[in-house]
Amino acid sequence: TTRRCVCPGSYDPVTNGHVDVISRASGLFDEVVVAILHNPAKHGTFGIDERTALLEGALGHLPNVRVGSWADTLVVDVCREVGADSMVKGLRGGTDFAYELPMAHMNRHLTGVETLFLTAAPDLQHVSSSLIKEVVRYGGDVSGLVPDDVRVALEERLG
Ligand code: COD
Repeated sequence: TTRRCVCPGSYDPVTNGHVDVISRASGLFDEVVVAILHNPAKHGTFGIDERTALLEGALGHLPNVRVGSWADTLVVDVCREVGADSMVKGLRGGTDFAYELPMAHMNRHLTGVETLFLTAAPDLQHVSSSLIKEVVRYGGDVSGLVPDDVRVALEERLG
């Protein structure tokens, strides 16, 4: 049987931290579904089509990874729809853990889906979509922290 996982997130926009976690997940599973979902706590900078295109550009070298988006859908229902019994997320530190732990428990309560955590690469622990946007907005250089076409899109949108 095909072992499949979901990598859920806002991806607004994708960073090298996301790419690292997704590519490591792609080595552990037969198929990875990257799911762009709505985080009710976040206001979007890029539209869903732009986030999809930037993710597809960043992940094109990984043949067992595909990208999809779901509006007004629980991540557990995405897992059920695509046939994944686990999701993979990244942990940068204690703040991520405190945020992720109740979601992992809630998601397992809802359908039994498991959440697996990969530790962030040490050199990408400081990378988040929101900090990247703040740095670009005030003229800082984010080279090496996001794929190059993401940097260009950010500079056009916010720079
Ligand atoms: N290194 C490693 N991992 C990283 C890095 C980095 N530098 N940056 C981000 N990550 C990880 C994050 O920890 C996360 O696991 C993933 O990458 C995605 O990050 P974001 O910031 O793009 O996504 P979030 O945290 O906004 O995603 C939240 C969800 C959209 C997954 C959540 O809100 C959700 O599940 N929404 C759907 C509705 C639902 O089911 N809600 C109930 C949940 S119990």
